[in-house]
Amino acid sequence: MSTLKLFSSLLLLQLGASLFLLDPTSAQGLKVGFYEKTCPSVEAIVKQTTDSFLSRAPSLAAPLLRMHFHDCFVRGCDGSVLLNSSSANPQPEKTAFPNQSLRGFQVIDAAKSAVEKTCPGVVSCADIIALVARDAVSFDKGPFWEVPTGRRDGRVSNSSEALQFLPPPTANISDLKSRFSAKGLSVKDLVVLSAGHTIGTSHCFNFNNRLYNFTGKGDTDPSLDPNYIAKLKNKCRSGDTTTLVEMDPGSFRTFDSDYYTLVSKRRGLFQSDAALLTDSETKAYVNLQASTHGSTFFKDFGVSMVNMGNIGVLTGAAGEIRKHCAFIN
Ligand code: HEM
Ligand SMILES: *[C@@H]1O[C@H](CO)[C@@H](O)[C@H](O)[C@H]1NC(C)=O
Ligand SMILES: *[C@@H]1O[C@H](CO)[C@@H](O)[C@H](O)[C@H]1NC(C)=O
Ligand SMILES: *[C@@H]1O[C@H](CO)[C@@H](O)[C@H](O)[C@H]1NC(C)=O
Ligand SMILES: *[C@@H]1O[C@H](CO)[C@@H](O)[C@H](O)[C@H]1NC(C)=O
Ligand SMILES: CC(=O)N[C@H]1CO[C@H](CO)[C@@H](O)[C@@H]1O
Repeated sequence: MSTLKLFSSLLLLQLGASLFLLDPTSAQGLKVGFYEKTCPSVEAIVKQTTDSFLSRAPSLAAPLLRMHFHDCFVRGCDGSVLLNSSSANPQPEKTAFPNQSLRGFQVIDAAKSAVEKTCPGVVSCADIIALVARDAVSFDKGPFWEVPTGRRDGRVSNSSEALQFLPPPTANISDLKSRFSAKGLSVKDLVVLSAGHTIGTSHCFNFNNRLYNFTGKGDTDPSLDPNYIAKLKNKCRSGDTTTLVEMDPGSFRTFDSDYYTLVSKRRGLFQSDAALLTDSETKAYVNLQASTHGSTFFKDFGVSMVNMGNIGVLTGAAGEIRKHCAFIN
């Protein structure tokens, strides 16, 4: 082989390897039952802890699902969302504005300490978030899916990255598609995972602009059902910063396919929900699930949650297994 040929095939090889490393969708070594030998009871312990908290405080199911999303979209699913401020790191992700309503950190901490009692130093906080999110959805009568595990915990958490990577509720469809695609997620993952909004609540300030001052002329959002605007105005005064409204009114603690019925009737709460009607692929999915009572939604949701759970994970010798989820070792 000539030197030139050798050089160019080495170059190709290297290019191939770095493309592989950059590919955010590659399985990256997670597998179902990663702790089979090292901590066989981990999933049972996590489920028992989650169930015991949720039976006393059912409203925590939704923020625990949301926590996994916020973890994965910032630096990958590495538990970085759990880190508390410290003198070395005064502004972790937790302190960023979109995180202000994340709740349920005590559930993660309790699950971690229960797991540590049985198998110390083995199970990552990043895996615990993924398992708790799955168990929270199941608790609300949603689907069950197998969670690949083997994530390790990151040592960096930065609030400005949370602001950069988490989509705002005002996002349009092209913004949403590019944010999901930057994380290796498809348009289908976007429309499937958006239905996480079938459970939980939102502060009025996330959609008040749609009710009171959409373009700065004291107007409303024309893409929102006027009858729904009237209902929402009864709950949210202009400038309201504290009131919570159910995102799927009537069944906000049941994980069902109502989200798609709402969005198809122009009753999605956020502009980002309404945006799903402005793209042919997402609109077709919304209308299909709305008209078939979510024929494939549960199965699709499990698949997309696994995809989301693969984002930028640390495996092998990368990162660490934290002793306490709120602090790096
Ligand atoms: C597609 C882009 C998304 C945007 C713009 C978005 C935005 C928001 C906003 C603004 C809230 C209200 C927070 C509050 O006021 O307390 C919220 C709540 C929520 N989000 Fe999303 N979200 C998105 C995707 C997701 C995904 C992918 C999931 C999970 C699969 C999810 C799950 C939830 C849940 C469960 C809640 C309710 C939290 C609670 O009850 O405290 N969201 N989201
Ligand atoms: C971490 O910070 C939260 C407030 O953000 C606080 O409630 C919690 O007690 C802290 N955790 C620990 C273990 O200090
Ligand atoms: C956080 O990220 C921002 C933007 O990437 C960077 O300027 C800043 O130095 C980072 N902060 C820390 C504490 O690493
Ligand atoms: C969508 O939002 C992005 C980011 O805010 C903006 O740059 C773009 O112009 C918007 N696109 C449309 C079609 O409104
Ligand atoms: C609506 O927004 C415009 C432009 O930001 C502002 O000048 C005006 O005061 C707002 N009106 C109300 C009723 O908040
Ligand atoms: C849990 C937590 O640290 N929440 C913070 C999120 O961000 C808001 C606003 O930046 C803070 O006030 C919260 O304390």
